[in-house]
Amino acid sequence: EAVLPQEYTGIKIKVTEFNSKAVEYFKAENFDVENKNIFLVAATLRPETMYGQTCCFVSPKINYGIFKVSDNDYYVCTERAFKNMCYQDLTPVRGNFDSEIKINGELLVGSKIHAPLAVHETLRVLPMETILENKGTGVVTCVPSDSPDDYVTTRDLFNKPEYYKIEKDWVIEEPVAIVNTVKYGDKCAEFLVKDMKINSPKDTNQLAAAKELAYKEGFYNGTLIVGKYKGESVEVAKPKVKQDLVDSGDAIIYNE
Ligand code: A2H
Repeated sequence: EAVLPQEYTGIKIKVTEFNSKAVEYFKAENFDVENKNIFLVAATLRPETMYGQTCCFVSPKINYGIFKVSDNDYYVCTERAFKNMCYQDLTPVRGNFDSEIKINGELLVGSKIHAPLAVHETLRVLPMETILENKGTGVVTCVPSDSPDDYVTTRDLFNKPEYYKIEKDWVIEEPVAIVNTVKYGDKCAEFLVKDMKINSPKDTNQLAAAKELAYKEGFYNGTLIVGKYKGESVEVAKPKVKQDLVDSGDAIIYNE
């Protein structure tokens, strides 16, 4: 295992409308969400793919905190992540990681969000059971064109909405093509999942293999086909998109 820290880009995904369950919960707890900017902070290694976001995943098994970061801005993430952030000058008070309120991932599902750079204007929060509590922020933005995990999870949500207690029309089924790759075309996660006949989000070993192939091919042989850096290689465009997101206030750089 490497001892070097892992750097993530934390994408600030704004909640534009909480679902009714969350609203009731906030009311009962006297937490006023009016006039507050509340952001789900999703940890990603692929900032250049953010054009292709189709939803934001949270885990129904995780209790998240809502943490104040400035007069009007709040982050939703695991306490563990916010604790790390508070020692990286990403929060108002070093060493303070007290949340305003806790909220279970299940209560966030269905809320409407706005994700930076996303081609789709409005997305939904959806459940992902395979999110690990002890990695990143516990929030994962969904890019089904380039992430095999995201593709398989999206397909399962679309096929079994009752099982997941969601509305079918919350799911954007079709990936948005963002990166063209030489070997796997321009929706490389979809290609690999179908080619390797991966059936379930729980097919951990196969998904790990697909992830490795998609990541390598995307990084070394991928070209962006949308956005400001259209036509540039992923390797070249990735740090530029990341920096643009940080400069516009839409992302933070977070290490663990
Ligand atoms: B990546 P690593 Cl397009 N649990 O972002 C499970 N998965 C998590 C997570 C958690 N707590 N936190 C982050 N992740 C996901 C984009 C993406 C990602 C693409 C392609 C591949 C890819 C869109 N989702 O990751 O274990 C996040 O998904 C492939 C590895 O630290 C994050 O980047 O290497 C990645 O896993 C971090 O994984």
